[in-house]
Amino acid sequence: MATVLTDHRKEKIATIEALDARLRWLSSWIVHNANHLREKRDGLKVGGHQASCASMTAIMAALYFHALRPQDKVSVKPHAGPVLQAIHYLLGNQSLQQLQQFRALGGAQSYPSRTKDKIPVDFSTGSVGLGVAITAFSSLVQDYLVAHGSLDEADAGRMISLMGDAELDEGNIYECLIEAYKHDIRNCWWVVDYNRQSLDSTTADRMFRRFDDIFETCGWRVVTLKNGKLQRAAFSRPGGKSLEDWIENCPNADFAVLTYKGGAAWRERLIADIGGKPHVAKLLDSFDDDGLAALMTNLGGHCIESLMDAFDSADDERPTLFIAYTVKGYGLPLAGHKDNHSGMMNPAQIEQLRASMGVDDGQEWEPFAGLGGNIAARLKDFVGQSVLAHKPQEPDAPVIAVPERLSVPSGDVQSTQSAFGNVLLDLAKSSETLADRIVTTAPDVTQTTNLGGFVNQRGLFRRSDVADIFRDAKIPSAQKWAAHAAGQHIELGIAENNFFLLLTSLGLAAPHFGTRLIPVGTVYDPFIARGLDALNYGCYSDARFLLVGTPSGLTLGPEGGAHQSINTPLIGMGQPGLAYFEPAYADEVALFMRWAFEHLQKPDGSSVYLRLSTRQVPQVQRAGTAWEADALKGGYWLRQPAPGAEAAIVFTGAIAPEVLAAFDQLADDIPGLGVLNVTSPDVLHRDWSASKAARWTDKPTQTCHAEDLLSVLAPDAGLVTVIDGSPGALSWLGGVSGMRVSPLGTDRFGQTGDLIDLYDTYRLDAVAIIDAMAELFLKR
Ligand SMILES: Cc1ncc(C[n+]2csc(CCOP(=O)(O)OP(=O)(O)O)c2C)c(N)n1
Ligand SMILES: [Mg+2]
Repeated sequence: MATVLTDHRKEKIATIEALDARLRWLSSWIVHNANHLREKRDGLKVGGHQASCASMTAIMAALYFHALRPQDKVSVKPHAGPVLQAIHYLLGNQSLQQLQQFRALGGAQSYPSRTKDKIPVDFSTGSVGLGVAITAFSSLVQDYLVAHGSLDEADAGRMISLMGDAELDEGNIYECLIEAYKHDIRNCWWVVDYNRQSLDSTTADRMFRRFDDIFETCGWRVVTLKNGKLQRAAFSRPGGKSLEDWIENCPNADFAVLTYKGGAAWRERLIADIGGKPHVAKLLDSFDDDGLAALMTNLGGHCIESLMDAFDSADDERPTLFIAYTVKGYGLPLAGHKDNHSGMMNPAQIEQLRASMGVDDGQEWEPFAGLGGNIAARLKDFVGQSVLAHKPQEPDAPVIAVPERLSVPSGDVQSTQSAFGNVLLDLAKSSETLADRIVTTAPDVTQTTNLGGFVNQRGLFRRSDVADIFRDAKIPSAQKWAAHAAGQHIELGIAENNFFLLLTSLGLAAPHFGTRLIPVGTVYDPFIARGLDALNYGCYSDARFLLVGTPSGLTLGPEGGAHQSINTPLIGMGQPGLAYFEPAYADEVALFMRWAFEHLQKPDGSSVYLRLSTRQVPQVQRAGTAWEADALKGGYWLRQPAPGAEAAIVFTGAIAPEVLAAFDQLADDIPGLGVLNVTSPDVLHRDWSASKAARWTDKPTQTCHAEDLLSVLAPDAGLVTVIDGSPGALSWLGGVSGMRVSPLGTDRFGQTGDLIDLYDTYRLDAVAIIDAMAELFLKR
């Protein structure tokens, strides 16, 4: 549907075309400078993607300078990062120095980063596919906030992804499409830079029309921008239909080869294929070689007018996929070459491009170079009036008050998982603001991870009411599954990628929408690995959420090896932006949850991961609350060792009863034996390495908590460490003060069995702890 071209629109098109050219030049030059001009000290290739940028400059120019509304948020495909940098440079939001430091320490980042870049970045990108799907989940979060009265419907924006076509190969895209359909998402645009090239090669022709089908099936409108206005004009001339059919049927690889070879090659091939058809020869003759090359590559994704029309045509809230046909490396000598993904123009080629774009020597960084004074001034003025130029900074969402203490679930014998559910249930029944801001979610494991109590109280979230049919039919069930706009649990299908992306979107509600949410997500601990990249993505984006991995470890018993998580403690320790705790007792659960609710709201905080268990464990009697401060620092003495004690048992989590049983048996033989409960191998280890590093920085030096704890023991004491997970999570403690360690834990796959058999087989029982202790003493 073409809009009637008023003079004003024509002028706008011409202006945005000029901006497209500026972006193509600047993004090329940013990469060129980093690779060919900046001093190199390490012999490493700096890299950057000139062809991927050129493929998308028109799409980005039309979006940012025409279609974007102030409330919209955009996720930019990773390798078009320099185009986004260039846009902000034109706006005056980005410094020359930052561009010159592209991919250098502290400079503009290789791929858009919310936390590292100096320009505003709505969504980080890098791992392809995730930066696309996140926009669908953010539109769901936006709907949640509208439904809960935290955001005006009128302020709802579009969540837009500018994506590469190879991203369509990522499975997480389709997982997301299904979930998005279930939740009836809206206000979401995905614009595919459909250059039919990935990193390695051109993409399969067989996919033609398949994406339309898939997306339409999932309720999306699909707008295809195949041809630009030059092509459409040519198609309407005599012989044009034959040309159109030829382009329509041209295999991707052939199109890319001819694009790379240029006008003469196009002519030769077209004459060979369709030259005999009526009027075609004359049509082709009316273009010189350059003109013919320009015509053949005048695809929809490079035609500002077509892009503006397409964006204007989708002016409702229906999710929309734009398939914008493009040429990778458009307008560059790299265009169409199959190796152009990481390919780079050499100095001679960039020199040629500079000259052809009218940029004077020495004027390469000039934002509006090569345009002549009047046009440059007009362009600058136009850019200054654009939506992006006036976009407010991300809001500072007020902090949600957290109660002084969360009450500890009662019961002499409890599991950490049930304690977690009960703490949440208590909150759900309370009138705390915190409770109103909690949003829970789980990938089809709501009931089995003890979220059910909270959900029964607070309801499932749906934009429109969904009745609880089982309840209406009076079939008894512990779960109340009615859904409504005020519900606070977002039920997800089983795909863990979606789970982590939703947590990420919920965890960005504060900076994105100005309302802080407290996302709490539960997942079976071993299946964290299924969504690990999305978890990493969320942490990299500095999204804030509470992740609960439960149940965990061999302690699952009869569920067997496929469900018994082993290496998640190491994930918890190794993942930046995620503080990992593994409580043993219910009061620890309440303590860490309270801490988490505060920590994930702090500017220098992070997300939090609790590794929990379904094992019912006898609770301990506490003499006061003195243990809490140490527990929050990563560990406390559950049995205080005598000064100068020769040994200690160090443990984490659900094997506490075995540890205490071993303690009882050893205490007589080892005077002053201690039991150290490491509540967070992660926090303890970070603190240790930070304290070592602090000595060499300007940070204040202090001893670390692990050192403080162990200092009470004899310098040559022995430690038996034990965790239901990778033993490496605790064995490092020997290095803190040079103590000998005998590490227990699991480093093989588990299997079915009861706990007695499993703990015996995998050496996690009291006997194994005693043997390990003996081994330490025998060694001396
Ligand atoms: C998950 C993941 N796998 C691999 C890569 C490496 N990689 C970066 S870009 C790319 C191909 C991108 O092709 P496409 O999305 O079509 O982008 P364009 O053609 O526009 O460059 C690959 C494989 C990555 N960034 N993320
Ligand atoms: Mg591509």
